[in-house]
Amino acid sequence: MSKKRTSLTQYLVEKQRTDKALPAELRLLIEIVSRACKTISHSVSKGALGGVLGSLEQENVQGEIQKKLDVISNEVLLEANEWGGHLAAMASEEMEAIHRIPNRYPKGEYLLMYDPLDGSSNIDVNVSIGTIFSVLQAPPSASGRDITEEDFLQPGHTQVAAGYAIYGPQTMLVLTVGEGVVGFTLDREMGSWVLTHENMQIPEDTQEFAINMSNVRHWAPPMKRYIDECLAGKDGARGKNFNMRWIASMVADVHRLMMRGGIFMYPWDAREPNKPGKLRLMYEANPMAMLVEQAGGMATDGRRRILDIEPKGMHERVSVMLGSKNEVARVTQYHLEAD
Ligand code: AHM
Ligand code: MG
Repeated sequence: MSKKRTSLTQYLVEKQRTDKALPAELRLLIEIVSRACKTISHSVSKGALGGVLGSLEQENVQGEIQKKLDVISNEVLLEANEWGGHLAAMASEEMEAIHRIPNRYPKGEYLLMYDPLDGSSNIDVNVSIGTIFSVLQAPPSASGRDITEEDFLQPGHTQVAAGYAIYGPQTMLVLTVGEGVVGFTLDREMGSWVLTHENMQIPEDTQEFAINMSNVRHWAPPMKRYIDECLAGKDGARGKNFNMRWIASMVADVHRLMMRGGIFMYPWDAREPNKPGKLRLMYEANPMAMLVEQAGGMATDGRRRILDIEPKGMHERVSVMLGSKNEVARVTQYHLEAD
């Protein structure tokens, strides 16, 4: 007897019928983003055979050399979402300015932000990468006029949906619409997203941390203190051994902790003292923080809840500590004590 399978469409339609009634436009938006992720997954999996590997001769707004797949993925998401009628504007890691929906298409009330292909350094070496996205509502004051960058600058707790697609041994879509976190696996033969992970939960405790240890000499004292204690193992202050993992794709490192717990950190470091961190608030930290909180975890910048940060710019950077609640609370406490 075959087991009943729930598709992404079914899951979303059922959410439309609940008390909180997921709006139809938001459902459409999520379906279009997830369809674009299927296209990106297809390009990623072709690798050298598709002629998509390697770099371009250009930099993005962050001064990073763009990979061919960064640009392809950005265009796939732009084109897929322009015509649907559910969006007012989009913004991306790969575009300096926001992208308003052109006048030839109907416009909707949502704002979409994304990192089209996160983990760029892993593209050419066949290691997991992903797409991260965040959805906001345009403020009521924007009705009847052109959307501006300021309309996007809302704290993360106003997100109405967030998710990521991971292009790994399996392609998965991990999603929240504000009522827990669910995971879908791409059935490549059928071309459909199948619900495989209901109600994803991050354990409160963990013995696994993820951080780029090569930067240890540049960290602030509270960060060093936390990691030194982890490294001291069961004979040290923590009384237990810790394992370390670092893939250098935020999507893959966060996915691991969504599956089995852990703490992920990309802290401030002294090489660029004026930058709060490396990762971007609007399309990396905020969506991941929403997913982590919805799965029972915690997400801070070392001091504040990430979702409460009032953004000042689309490409603003932030220090990030997220995952299993008790570890994130501890490293946050160390920062607050040092202030
Ligand atoms: P990207 O968006 O340009 O790919 O950069 C973000 C990535 C994250 O996915 C990852 O956590 C981090 O950069 C890795 O940085 P590092 O190479 O310093 O370890
Ligand atoms: Mg990124």
